[in-house]
Amino acid sequence: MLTYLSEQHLLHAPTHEFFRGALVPCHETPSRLNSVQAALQASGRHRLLAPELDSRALLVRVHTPRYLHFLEHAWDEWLALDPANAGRQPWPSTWPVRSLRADREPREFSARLGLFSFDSGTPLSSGTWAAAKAGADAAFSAAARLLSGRERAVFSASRPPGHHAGADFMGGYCFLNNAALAAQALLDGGCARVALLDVDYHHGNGSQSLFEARADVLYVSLHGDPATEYPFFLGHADETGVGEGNGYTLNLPMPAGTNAATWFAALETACARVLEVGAEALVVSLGLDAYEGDPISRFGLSSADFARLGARLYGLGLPTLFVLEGGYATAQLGLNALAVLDGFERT
Ligand code: SP5
Ligand code: ZN
Repeated sequence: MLTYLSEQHLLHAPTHEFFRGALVPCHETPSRLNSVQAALQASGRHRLLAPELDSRALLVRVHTPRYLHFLEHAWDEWLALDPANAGRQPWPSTWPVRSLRADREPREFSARLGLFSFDSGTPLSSGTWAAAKAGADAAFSAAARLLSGRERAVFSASRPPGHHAGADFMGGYCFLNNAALAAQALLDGGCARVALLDVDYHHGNGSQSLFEARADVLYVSLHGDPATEYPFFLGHADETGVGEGNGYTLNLPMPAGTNAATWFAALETACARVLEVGAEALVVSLGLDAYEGDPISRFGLSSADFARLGARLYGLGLPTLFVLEGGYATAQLGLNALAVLDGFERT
């Protein structure tokens, strides 16, 4: 499968995240995508290309100008506060939750970091913007290839991931919503309706928030029940869309510990809805953290199940754009991604 992958991802390499009040090594590391790159190259079955398109004009179709401006200049502002910050990670400490104002942008850097975040689990590093922008370029390039009609499927293999990022917020290791950008590019390129199927263990709250009031993108997600699983504050079954988008959000939360049989039954419900709404293209938020060996997630999919997932998605008969999201069992990540692509292409 044609795969877009930019080496620029290496520039996003924060070292620590918070866990139970302590700093622990980041789960979302450069070695994740190195694992995917190595597995695809070793297979000899997949062609890796650097992104060839600039997503700049597409970014403002999904994200707000003030958020994009903040993200692009955040590291320089952090350094301007103190040159010693080069060796430190910035963290938000104040968030404009209920009753506080999000319309006024404070001048203070950490306050703006809070304004544009929903968690303290999304560390920035010097190359975050460059890496995130390259990931958006990969998603945009993949969408253009799919629109050309010569490929049945394309893979945008990037990090940092994207599905927790909304119009004006980062969170959950995500900064720019690559899958949403791809869906928007497919619409702009002539598709009347796109389905965004999110199989990451975590609910894609950013993607849902971007599309819940629209009928041109169906958002369907299989994920850990937000009552106990991150991101906790969105992803319940009673969220079915808003206004014109009523009926175009479908959440299929499942309890931690869910096995493959139950997960694939939910996948059938998701697939039926994708066909029912007449989607002309499919974007897959391909998180691989539903894997049984994932260190921060609790579903029971095996590597063979990922091949089954790929085969099932092939059966939908739609032009398909895979976008890498989460998955933290780094040593297995490449083989699990490869299993999805090979499952798709060998059926
Ligand atoms: C894209 C994606 O999969 N984002 C997931 C973000 C999850 N953030 C919360 C992580 C909590 C990690 N708990 C640390 C366990 C340390 N042993
Ligand atoms: Zn995830």
